[in-house]
Amino acid sequence: MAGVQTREVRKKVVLLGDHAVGKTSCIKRFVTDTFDDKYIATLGTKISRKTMQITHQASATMLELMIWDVIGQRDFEMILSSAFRGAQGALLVCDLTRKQTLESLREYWMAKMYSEGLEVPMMVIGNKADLVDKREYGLDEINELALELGSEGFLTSAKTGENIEKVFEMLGGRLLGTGVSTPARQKVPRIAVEQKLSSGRPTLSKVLDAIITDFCQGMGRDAEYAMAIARQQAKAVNLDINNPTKTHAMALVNKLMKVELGALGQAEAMRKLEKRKNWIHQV
Ligand code: G3D
Ligand code: MG
Repeated sequence: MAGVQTREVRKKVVLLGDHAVGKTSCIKRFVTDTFDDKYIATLGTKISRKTMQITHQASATMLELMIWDVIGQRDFEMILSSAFRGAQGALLVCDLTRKQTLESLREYWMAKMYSEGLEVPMMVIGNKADLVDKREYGLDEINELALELGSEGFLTSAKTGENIEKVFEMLGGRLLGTGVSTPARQKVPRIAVEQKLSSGRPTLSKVLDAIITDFCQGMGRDAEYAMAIARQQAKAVNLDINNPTKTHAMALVNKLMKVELGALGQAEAMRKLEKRKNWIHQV
């Protein structure tokens, strides 16, 4: 179209909510228009991208959403904190078949967002709308929470695709009204891993959170790259993030050490290995 100016904007969006509410499925539906009937636990964070065109009067915007899928387990606090940094929009996801997941948005995820200083446009979605017979609540309850956040609520289904595109588009539209775009690659934020770990009793999940965060920071590249390597190594040793064992954790730290040998040199890699083994022994 003659005279139409196109600008390009990139925004970071995070999906939050309890384990198994359907975060990964919603992203998959939106980005690739597919649905898998199986649960694939997300290790750490995973970034998907999708560009959409938003046209308003004489100007068109190509909006690239960088969509961060974040692990839903609360013990992984450091990974969560780093995923929140620099987010410009959020989707709070709950599962219509489990009322507890809505309560948990209010009691845990909202509080977590505010404590991380995240005050951005957001939407609340009640997912699994296709499971009509199993619903424990509906749009009214979701809107009640959405209202507290100054936002809107929707019922979605990653399975049928109901409202998925609409929700991302509406969030996208609201993001365009705010701030500047994020840089293409996000640096891994600095977190005082040891200090965090020593505050409170270490569980194996907390230790894994520390190990993965420590690894990502040490790699000194962007967050996405480091996390992808961590994910690969965890897969190679069959670590189940929902049900980790010390043996799997030990296998992971050995794998990570091998990566670090090349990246950081022998002395540093061994130092990190010993440190992480100690963390595991303390559980
Ligand atoms: P998470 O990323 O929030 O942890 P997932 O959740 O996207 O991995 O989804 C958890 C489970 O719920 C998966 O099934 C997935 O197929 C299912 N699911 C996700 N969204 C919907 C939906 O809209 N409708 C229905 N019916 N199921 C959905 P399993 O069987 O592995 O638990
Ligand atoms: Mg997931």
